[in-house]
Amino acid sequence: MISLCLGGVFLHIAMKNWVKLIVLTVLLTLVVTACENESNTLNNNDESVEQNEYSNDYDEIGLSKYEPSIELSFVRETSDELEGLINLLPGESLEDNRWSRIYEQVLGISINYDWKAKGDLYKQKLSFSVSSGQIPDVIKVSSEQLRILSNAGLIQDLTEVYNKYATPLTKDILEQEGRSTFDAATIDGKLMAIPDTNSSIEGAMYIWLRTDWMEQLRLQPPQTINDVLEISRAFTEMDPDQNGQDDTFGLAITNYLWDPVMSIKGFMAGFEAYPELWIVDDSNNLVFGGIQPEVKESLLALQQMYKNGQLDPEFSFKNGGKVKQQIADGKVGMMYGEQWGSFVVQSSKTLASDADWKAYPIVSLTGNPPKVPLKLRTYQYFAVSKDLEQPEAIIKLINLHLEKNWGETAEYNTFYSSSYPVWQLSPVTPYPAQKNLEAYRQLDEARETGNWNLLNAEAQSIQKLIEQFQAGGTDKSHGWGWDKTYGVNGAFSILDQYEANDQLLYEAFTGAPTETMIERISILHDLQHESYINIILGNSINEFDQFVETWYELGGAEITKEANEWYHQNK
Ligand SMILES: [Ca+2]
Repeated sequence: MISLCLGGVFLHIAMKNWVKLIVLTVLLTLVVTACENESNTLNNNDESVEQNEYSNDYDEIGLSKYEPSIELSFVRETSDELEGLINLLPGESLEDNRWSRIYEQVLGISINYDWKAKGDLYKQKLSFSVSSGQIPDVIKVSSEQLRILSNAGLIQDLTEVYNKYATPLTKDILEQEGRSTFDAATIDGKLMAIPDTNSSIEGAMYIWLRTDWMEQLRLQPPQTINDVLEISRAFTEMDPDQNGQDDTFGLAITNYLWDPVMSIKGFMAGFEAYPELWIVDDSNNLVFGGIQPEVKESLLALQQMYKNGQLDPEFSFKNGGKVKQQIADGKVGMMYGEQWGSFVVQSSKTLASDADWKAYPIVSLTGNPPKVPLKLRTYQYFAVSKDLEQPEAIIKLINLHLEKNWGETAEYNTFYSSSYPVWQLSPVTPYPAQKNLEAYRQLDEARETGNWNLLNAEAQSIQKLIEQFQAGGTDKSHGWGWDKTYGVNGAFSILDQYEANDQLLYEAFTGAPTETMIERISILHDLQHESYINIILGNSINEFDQFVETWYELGGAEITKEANEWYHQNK
C-alpha cells in the first residue's frame, strides 16, 4: 500500500546509494506499520493471489493470448531488497509469483530468466552479454548498449509492433511526458526498443524550510533569491534553535552537488542557471547549461554563503547520509530537494518534536516565477532479439502490467502494492510518469468537493496516512511526511502550480548519447564538479572562464556540435 509513491518513484530510478538507504528506511518503516495496521487485508490479499485463476477477458489484440503458450527469456538484476521482498511473500519466488502467473494465465507468456545477478556483477554480465551477442529474447539495456546491439544486427525493429499492439492506455502512459523518451530508442527512424520510461516531473525542486525556526525569527516565506539569502543568514546567525550557541548553518548541501535532495540545482535555477541540462538558446541552438554565464553569479552567491559560515565548512567531505544526520541533529533548517524531501527532514522531529517543515516554490532573483529544470530520466530500453518470432510479446507484458495497475480491470492492491511493493516481481515495471501528481489532484478535488469515492487506490492509501497524521494519535508520525507532500499545502500543490504557470523546463537534448559524449562525458562531469566546488570554497570566480575553455577543449566543443546535429535533424 505504501510502496506505490515511494516505490513507484524511487526504486524505478537509479540513484546514489545513500538516497536508496533513506528510501529503504522509509519504505521498511511504512511497510511494518502497514503490516501492523492492516494484517487482515494483507492476508486476504495474499490468499486471493494464491487462489485466483485469471482468464483472458480482453478484446484488444495487445492483450490477446498465445495458445499454446510461448516462453520468453530475460536476464534479471536482483538485489538484497528484492530478495527481502520475496521472503515476505509466502509461496512466491522470482520465477513463480503473482505477476508470472497472470502473464501465463492471461497472455500465455511464460517468463524465464537465463541468468540472475546482483549489482556490479549484473552490470558486468550484461555488458558481456551485449558485446558477445549472447542475448535473451528481451534485454533491458542502456542507450549505448542499444546502439551496439542495433549495429550488430542482433535486435529487431519494433515500430510496427508498437503501433499495432500497444493499447491506448499503454501509449497514453508511455507518452505522458511527450515522445522524447522514444528519441534514444529510435535509430535511423526505426523504433529499436521500448523505453523503460521514468518520470522526469518528479525531479522538480522545492525549498524545504523549517517553519518553527521561521516563526521563531519572524521570517516570511521567500519570494526572491534575496529572501533565501536572508533566511540562510538568519538561520546561521540568529540562533534559530535558541540554545545560545553558534551551531547552525543556513543551507544543507552535500559533496555531490546534483543529489535529488540537498543539492544546489534548485538554488541555481533561481539565477536562470541549469547546470545539468542542455537548453535551447535565443538562436534555437542547443547549449550546455553548465557553462553559461548565469552559473557564475549563482556560484558567487554560494561562495559568499560559504565565506559567511552559512554552509558547513566541511560540506565538500560530506555525503548525503552525513548531511541528513545534520538535519536530524537540528543543525540545518533549509534545503532544496524533490517532493519526498519531507521523508528526509522528518528525521529532525526525533530530537525536537516541535520541529516543523514545509515545501515552498523555488524563487528567482527578480521574484518572477523561475523555470524549474527537469532532466530526462529515462535511461533504459527493452530490446528484442532478432530471433524471437513473437516480438510483440514484450508489448503485451507492458500492456497487462499497466492494465492491472491503472486500467479498468486494475487490482492495484494485489499487483502494485499489497502493503509490499510487489510490482517489482515483474520483469517489466512501467508506470504513469504523473501518477503521484495525479494522486495529489484527486486528493485535492476530494478535499474541495467532499466526495471521497472517486479516489483511485493510490490516492486512497495516501489519504489513510494523512488521516492518521491528522488524527494525532500515536501513529501520527507515519503520516507526517505524506501530509507535507500530498496535503493541502504540500509539495505537490506547488508542482501543480509550476505546471499551471508553465514553469517546467524539460531537457532539450533527448537523443542517444553522441560518440564524443560516450567517450568524454564523465571527464567533463568531473571537471565541472571540481570547478564548481573550488569556486564555492573560495577560488577566484575567474576560474569559471578557465573551466569553460577547458570544457570546450576536452570534448565539449565536439559534443555541442553533435548535440546540435541531432537537434536540428530531429526537432
Ligand atoms: Ca544555536
